[in-house]
Amino acid sequence: MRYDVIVIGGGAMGSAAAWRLALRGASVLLLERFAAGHTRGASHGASRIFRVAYTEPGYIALARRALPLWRDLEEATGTSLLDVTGGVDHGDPTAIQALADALAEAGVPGEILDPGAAAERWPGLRFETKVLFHPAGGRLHADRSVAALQRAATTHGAVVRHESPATDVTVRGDDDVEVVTGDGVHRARRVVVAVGAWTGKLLKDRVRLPSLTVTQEQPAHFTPVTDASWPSFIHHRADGAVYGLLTPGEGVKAGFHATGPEVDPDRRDFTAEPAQLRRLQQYVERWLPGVDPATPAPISCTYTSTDTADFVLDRAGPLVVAAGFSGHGFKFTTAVGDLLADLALTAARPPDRFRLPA
Ligand code: PYC
Repeated sequence: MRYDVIVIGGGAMGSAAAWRLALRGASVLLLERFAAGHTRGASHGASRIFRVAYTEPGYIALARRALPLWRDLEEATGTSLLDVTGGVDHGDPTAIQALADALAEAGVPGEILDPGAAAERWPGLRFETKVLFHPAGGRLHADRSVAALQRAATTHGAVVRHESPATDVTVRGDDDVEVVTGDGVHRARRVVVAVGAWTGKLLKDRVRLPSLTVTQEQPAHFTPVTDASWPSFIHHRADGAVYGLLTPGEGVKAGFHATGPEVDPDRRDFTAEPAQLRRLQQYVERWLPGVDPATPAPISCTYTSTDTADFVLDRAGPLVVAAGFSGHGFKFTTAVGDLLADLALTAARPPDRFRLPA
C-alpha cells in the first residue's frame, strides 16, 4: 500500500497532523515507536498550559488558530480537553508590559492588576509586581488530547500503529519516500517527521536542521493547602521563567522552564536531580503559599529546544519536519497539525520564523 502521507511520531504533533491530514481525505499511516500512553517523550501527563499571551503576533495568531480546533476535537471525540481557568503572567515589569501591549494590539482581552488585588483573587500565588491576567488562558489535558487526536484520525481512515519504530527514511523521488519499520517497508508521497527528542537521530544526514538541544526537565506536583482557584501562571524572572497550573487530582504543577541537563533520549534516567528539586521547593515555599513545599511528586519529560525557542515547521522535498517545540508547543498542537497538513498536501510555505535553515 502506498499512502499519501506517513506520519512518524505519535505524540501530540504527529497525532494532530494525522487527524488534519485524514480529515482532508488523505490516506495516512501514523507510526509511533512506543506503546500508547508512553511517558518517554514530551506529550504525556495530565496538564499543559494554554495561553494566548505571547509578545510575538505570530504566536498569538497560532494560539487563536488552535483554540477553535481544540473545541472541534472535543466535539468530534466527545472528550473534554481544554479548561479555561484564566492565565496570569507576573514578575519582570518590562516583560509584563510587553505582553499586555501585544495582547492589546491583537485585540485579545487582558487586564493589568496590582499585586494586592491579584493575591486576593488567587491566594495560592504570591505577587510583588503588576500582574497580567488574560481570561483565555487555561489548561489542556495532554494524555487525553493525544488519545483524542488518534481517535479522530482513525475515524477519518488513518491507520495508527504503536510499537512501530521507523528505523530508516529514504527519499526516492519528489513524491516518493520509503519508511522502514520492523514489519517492512512503507511508501508514501510525503512523510511528516514529528519525533521530538529523536529528530536529530532520525534526520541527520537527510535534512539540514537548526541546533536542537534535548534536555530532561523536572517539574513537580505539590499538594494544595487551599481550595482557592488556580490560573495557569508564568513568573518572568531574571534567571528564567517558572510556570505552573493546577492538575486536578494530582496537585499544583510547578517547574523551571528549560533548565534541565542535556540528555540522550535513549539513555536518560527519568530521575529528579536533587539540587534542582530543592531549588524548586525553595521557589515554591516563597512564591506559592497555596501548596505544601514538602510534598513534591517529580515528573520527568524532555524539551527539544531551538536557540530562539521558535518551532521548526517546514518541508524539505517530500519530508515535512515538525520539531523544536522548546517546551511551549503543546497549546498549539491542533493548529500545528493543520499547518503540517498544509505543508504536506499543498505548496504552502511556513512563516519565516518556522523555516529550516537555507
Ligand atoms: O505553555 O508556554 C507554555 C509553557 C511555558 C513553560 C511551560 N509551558
